[in-house]
Amino acid sequence: SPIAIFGLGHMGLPTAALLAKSGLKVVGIDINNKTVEMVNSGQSPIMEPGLEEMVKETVENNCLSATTDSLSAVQEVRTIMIIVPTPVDEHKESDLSAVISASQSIMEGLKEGDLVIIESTVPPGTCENMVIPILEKSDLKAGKDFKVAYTPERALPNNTIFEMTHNARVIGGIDSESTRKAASLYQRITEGEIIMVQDLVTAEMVKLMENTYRDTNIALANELALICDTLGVDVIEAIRAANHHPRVNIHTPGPGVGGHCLSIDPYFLVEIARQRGRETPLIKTSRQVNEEMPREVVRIAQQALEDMGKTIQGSKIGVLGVAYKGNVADARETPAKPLIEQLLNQGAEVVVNDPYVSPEIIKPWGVQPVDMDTALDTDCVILVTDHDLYRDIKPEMIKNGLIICTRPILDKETFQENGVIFKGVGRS
Ligand code: SAJ
Repeated sequence: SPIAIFGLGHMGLPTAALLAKSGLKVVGIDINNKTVEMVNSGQSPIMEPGLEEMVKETVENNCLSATTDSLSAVQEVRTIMIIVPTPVDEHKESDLSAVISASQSIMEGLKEGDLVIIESTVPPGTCENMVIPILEKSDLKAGKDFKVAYTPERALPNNTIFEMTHNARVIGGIDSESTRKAASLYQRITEGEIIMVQDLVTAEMVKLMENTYRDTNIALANELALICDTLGVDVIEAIRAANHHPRVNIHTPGPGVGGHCLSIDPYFLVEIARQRGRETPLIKTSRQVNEEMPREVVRIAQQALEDMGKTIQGSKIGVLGVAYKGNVADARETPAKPLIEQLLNQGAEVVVNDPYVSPEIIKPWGVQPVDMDTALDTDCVILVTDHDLYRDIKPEMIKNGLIICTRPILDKETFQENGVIFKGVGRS
């Protein structure tokens, strides 16, 4: 039977396209007219390998369509999915307005026997305490009259299609029938194992545990890097050696943690724990450590420039990469932004190269997007993003002989042997 999906973003659109490709009729609902128009003309508003082809094919086959009219879409289907964004506000509190508004729209068209699946990342307890009460305003009872399941999306941006069709999927429902029904739907699109958990809140918690695990471990790697800096130990060499231990997997230090997930999801745990009278010192400190990293990179640049008799003030600095990670066009929560702000505050002239991120995103930061050669012809080059094409940078391309390489993608020795001063986070 047909499916309605609220949210045609980074996760919603690939899910819609995959379900449509599996032979189901899928209607995507989005508040953004431009997104709806693009999808209906077979285009993808999101840069994601393989996605545009799939959207084009499924739209042409009449399996996928998009609309802003949620009520008629909901009335025509038996399964409704919520895959809308859940950011945090300036107080690092979850902003669930998109989930609330999708739930209200679903409530208006909800029928007996419908299955509602929530995929948006939410503070644990949200399905039970917020989504279901809204849906029950329809006078239908969750579990008895309609089914509810939660399944977190865990696909990695830039590899979304592959991971959506291969990763294990965790599903928890309000009852076992809800869980089973949702599971059989996802079986259509994934070869990965389907793990059914006890209930909604367990499934909600799993997602936050995963991303908090990553964020906390990256914070540990970053803190270890800062200690290595004071000791003259190369942290990358030390981590490679340590990771030969069969039970150790130290993550990679860098300029900080960006993206829409790892830098946000831990705050959902902090928030829900606080409401229940629990402090979360480890999780909070990890966030702080990662958020401090751009400042540490500025400090490293400052030191290196001083060693050459210069200062940040008055120097020209070339930033390589503003995307939050390699080979993506996404600059949400990127550590490059605070880094650039601090360099500008200290009086540097900053130019920026990123082959993926659009100039419209970069210009409001008060810096000029330039080509790579221009960025390399500066007093100090700071490599922020591990785009693959930066791996081809050679020592002679660093015109003024100084690079701060915050990602382990260039060989330190090669640069040093050729007279370039090569610094990094934990690589003094
Ligand atoms: N980073 C480091 N050091 C590392 C690993 C990453 O500094 O060792 C940085 C990256 O450069 C980047 C940030 O952390 O700035 C996050 O990058 P990522 O590739 O680890 O994660 P995301 O945000 O692209 O996707 C994550 C994934 N979650 C996990 O790996 C646990 C993905 O599976 C989730 O679906 C996604 O978040 C999400 O939607 O929650």
